[in-house]
Amino acid sequence: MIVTILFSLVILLTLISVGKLLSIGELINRVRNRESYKITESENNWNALLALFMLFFGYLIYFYFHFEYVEGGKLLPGAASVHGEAIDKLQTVSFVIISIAYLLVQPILWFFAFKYRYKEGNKAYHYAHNNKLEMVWTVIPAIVFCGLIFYGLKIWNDTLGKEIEGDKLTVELYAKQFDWTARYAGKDKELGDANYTMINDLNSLGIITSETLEVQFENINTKRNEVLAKLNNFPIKSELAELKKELTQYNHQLQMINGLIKKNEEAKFIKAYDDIVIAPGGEIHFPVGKPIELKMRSQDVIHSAYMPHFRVHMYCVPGMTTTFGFIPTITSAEMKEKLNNPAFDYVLYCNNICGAAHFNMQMKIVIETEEEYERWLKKQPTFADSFNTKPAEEAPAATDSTSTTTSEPVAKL
Ligand SMILES: [Cu+2]
Repeated sequence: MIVTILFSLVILLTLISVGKLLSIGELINRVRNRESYKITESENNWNALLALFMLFFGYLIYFYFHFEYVEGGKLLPGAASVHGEAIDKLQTVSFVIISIAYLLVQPILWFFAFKYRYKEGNKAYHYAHNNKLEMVWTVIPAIVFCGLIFYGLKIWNDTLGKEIEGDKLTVELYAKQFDWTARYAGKDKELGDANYTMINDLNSLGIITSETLEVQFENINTKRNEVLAKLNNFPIKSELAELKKELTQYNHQLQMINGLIKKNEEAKFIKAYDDIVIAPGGEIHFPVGKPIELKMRSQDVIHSAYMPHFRVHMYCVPGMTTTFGFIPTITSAEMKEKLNNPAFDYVLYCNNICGAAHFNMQMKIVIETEEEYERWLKKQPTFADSFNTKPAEEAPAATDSTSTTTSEPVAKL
């Protein structure tokens, strides 16, 4: 904040001093009895030469960036998805059209400014209007721009506007400060339902099943009872407001969980049992050539899922699910060979500054053949596997106390 104020102050003072210097120049001219607005021939010549320099300077910058970035491969890395290749083609077409326009117009602009500079005795030719010329320089750019816009819209719709149909792989990317969790839809090809009220240490995605409902109900109920006990024990005034707030929160959560329990009685939440959760620090595996449907959620702030090689970039917004579909075209092994870099890995990044450890919020992606993928998938435990073992080991008290209320066995896949 202070830096901003100081910076603004420096700019303001600089502007004032430039203004003062100009008025000093004016005063000197007045003392010397010279008309300040009169521009001398040498000043004109200098300006004309500077116009030529601008042409040279513009070309220099153009070719520098062209060779350094476009030819030098410092833009995005090579595309490894179907729509990524289409996006790159669109970018190349735009670059070529813009380059042609720039390289043609600049010499005319600056050379004319140089050639037709003011000279003593030269008289300007008054050329009022030419309909044909006006038409040409309005209609041609309009057609080119419309073409570019429609081409771009087509690519946009092909990339984001279509539902992925047929045999697809649905994977959830769950963002939180500062890591990613992935969840595969499993055999039923559908992700199980989830809700933020269900989040606890054992269930970081808030997945809903009969067991998680039971555990979370117990968790929240225990916490609520603790708060109630403190409230009944004559708390000091400063603590009272905080305790009351906590009680309201727990009541609200219990109400939501009760609603889910009712829903579960009508139709059991069974879609999550076969889901496969890849914890932070793990690897995401995708089979090459298969349509992937990503569903993105966030637990805390806005994050952004970014996979530069696949040209995938989508915000992860708390409270809603965003989607992005793509088809990977190059396996990790092929890319390593192509780049001649055995250490190469595809990576999922967060591309929205989301806090102190944002820079480190990433997850490795492996693209492999269908058979390799299936082999990997078989080794991953399902949500039912992991949840059934963990609560028994880590929180035996909670499960024991509630076992009487739910004697009915829960559906398992
Ligand atoms: Cu982030």
